[in-house]
Amino acid sequence: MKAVKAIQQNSEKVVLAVYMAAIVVFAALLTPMLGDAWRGGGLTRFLFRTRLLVGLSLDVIASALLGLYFGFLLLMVVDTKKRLQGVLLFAGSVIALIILSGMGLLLPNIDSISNLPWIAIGLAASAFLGGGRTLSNITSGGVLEFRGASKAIYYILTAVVVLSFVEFHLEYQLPVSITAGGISLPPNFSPRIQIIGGAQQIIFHTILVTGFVVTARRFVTYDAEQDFFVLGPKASGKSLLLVGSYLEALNRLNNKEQQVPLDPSQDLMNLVGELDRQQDGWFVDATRQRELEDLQFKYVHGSIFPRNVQVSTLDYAGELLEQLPDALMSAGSSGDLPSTVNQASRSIQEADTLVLLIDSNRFLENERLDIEPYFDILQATDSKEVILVATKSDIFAEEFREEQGLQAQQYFDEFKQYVDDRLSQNQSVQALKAQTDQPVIHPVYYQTRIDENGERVPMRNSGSVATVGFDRLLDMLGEK
Ligand SMILES: Nc1nc2c(ncn2[C@@H]2O[C@H](COP(=O)(O)OP(=O)(O)OP(=O)(O)O)[C@@H](O)[C@H]2O)c(=O)[nH]1
Ligand SMILES: [Mg+2]
Repeated sequence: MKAVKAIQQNSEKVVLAVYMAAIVVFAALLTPMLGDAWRGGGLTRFLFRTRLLVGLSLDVIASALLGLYFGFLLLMVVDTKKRLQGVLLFAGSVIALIILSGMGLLLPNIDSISNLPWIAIGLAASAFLGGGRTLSNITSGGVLEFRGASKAIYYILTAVVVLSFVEFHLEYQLPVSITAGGISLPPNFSPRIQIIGGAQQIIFHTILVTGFVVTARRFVTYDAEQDFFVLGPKASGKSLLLVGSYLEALNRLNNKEQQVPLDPSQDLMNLVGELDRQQDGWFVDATRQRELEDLQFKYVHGSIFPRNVQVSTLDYAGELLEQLPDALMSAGSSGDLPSTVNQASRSIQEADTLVLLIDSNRFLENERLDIEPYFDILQATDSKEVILVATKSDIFAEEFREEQGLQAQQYFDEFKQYVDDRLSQNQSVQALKAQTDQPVIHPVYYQTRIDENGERVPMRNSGSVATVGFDRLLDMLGEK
């Protein structure tokens, strides 16, 4: 027990030690594969050989690429949040370079003096591509952040390692070849593909490659700032979804599962404050049409590789939803639309993840779901993560208990599937699911009871409300 406690107290240091060891192991074991892959490479070498057509030598390209790569790493080191990861990757890269040199690859073939200009070009390109541009417009309170550089490093490393894996284990001939003389077709081409290496080696390499890619990913997303945007029609439960998520994070803080303060924004505190003031009923009023609430808080996701996730989103009146597609299509501010709509539309553009709400209550009451604007919004914004959430699922939970005799809370996965099956009966929901790659809609709800007036109100336990599904929602948000 003592040992466990010691590890817990020093978890950051332990994680760091594990990371360091992992980097050394990956560099030592993957680099030889990389070197061999390059020697026997087919398609990759072919692509590099296109340089012959414009008369560039290999060391020029290698110098520029090295410049680019180390430039990105340098930006990571400058970035306060990624500094440690940048240093570790730097160390790993140096180990890899040494091993490659031992194999007679890369550095030994580069005359560093004559290629200095090319290295400089690579460095300059990395500064430009990696967001070094932002250096010039840092405001006083701004922090140095080079998300682009970390991302680039991740993509480069993943591409190199996965390609090497493929090249290492496959032997094939290409139907074309390139020499300084131009492109030619080899006369004795045979379209045969052969797998190289035994099952054991392939499995070993697969584990290594997967482990490396996962680690690299953790490295570049150690600290996450997530801009969400919750979309939902009027009274679909947007405001209460955000309050519920915050309460869940608060819960984690109280249970000592996290130490980082939540730093909620004032608008969020105003909403949550109502919870204490009104001891009955729904404590949140319909969001006013002329207002936008800036809701933010932080929470920690993950325990072994904790990341600070900053959740931020705008809360708006559901009436605006129908106008959002127009605002998004008209790019920039459109004079005809209220400023709240334009601002919300900008916020959607900036968001990483869109959370689309489906009102379970409307579904059960056979009312229109009013989710049609989602389709246009998805079309007007590309490459955003999407999370589908079914709000107010407490009535489903009651049905689920009656039909299957199970508590939704305890059998959450089964319940989730149940809600998904039910909602998928709706054509629009089905179409929406087809547009996103989330297999099952995520249900959330406040536990409710029927009060004396026959109204459904949240259950209170010494003042506080009980929610279901929000813990998993926070995890989903953190994993995006
Ligand atoms: N049964 C049940 N009702 C809920 C739940 N969440 C929200 N509601 C109901 O939905 C109403 C609207 O919730 P809000 O969070 O204000 O919805 P909104 O999307 O922010 O609404 P606007 O700001 O008007 O667009 C609440 O007043 C409740 O009556 C839930 O989990 N269960
Ligand atoms: Mg609201």
